[in-house]
Amino acid sequence: MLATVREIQFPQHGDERGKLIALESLTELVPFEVKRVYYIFDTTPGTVRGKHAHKVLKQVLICVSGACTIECEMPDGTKTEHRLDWPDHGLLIEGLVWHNMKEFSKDAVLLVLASEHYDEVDYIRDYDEFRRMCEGHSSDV
Ligand code: T46
Repeated sequence: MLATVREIQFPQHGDERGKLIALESLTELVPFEVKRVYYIFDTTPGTVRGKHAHKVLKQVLICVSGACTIECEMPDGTKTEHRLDWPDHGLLIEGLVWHNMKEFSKDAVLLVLASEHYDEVDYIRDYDEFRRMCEGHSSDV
């Protein structure tokens, strides 16, 4: 499977009352069927979460309040950092991508749209195993 990390700018429906963003499954903005939504908030200062990759899961991450940084490592070893600090900005992660979430602001709420129900079997939590699985995979950053 191709590993992809892509920042996505969401179009805003704004008027004098404020702003609204609408996301739908199976579109350019969310290129999979959303089966699960979860969010991370009230994060302990200085904490780093994640430290894993997924075998099958596709996700779009959106910091709907505050800010946080997503650190990604692709199968070819390329590393990227993505600061999510506004609700109109998302990060698509699919395929074998080792990812960490860090530098959460106090008010950060990281919303995640996921393509599958929760399944611990889909997680690769051992970094050496991740590197072994990466052999033969390609990256698209
Ligand atoms: C990911 C990053 C971005 C559930 O019971 N259901 C769920 O849907 C999820 C996501 C988690 N959990 C339980 C499993 C653990 O006991 O919540 C606890 C914390 O999960 P975890 O340590 O995996 O959380 P993060 O922040 O390290 O990672 C999460 C997602 O798990 C992961 O898929 O890509 O956010």
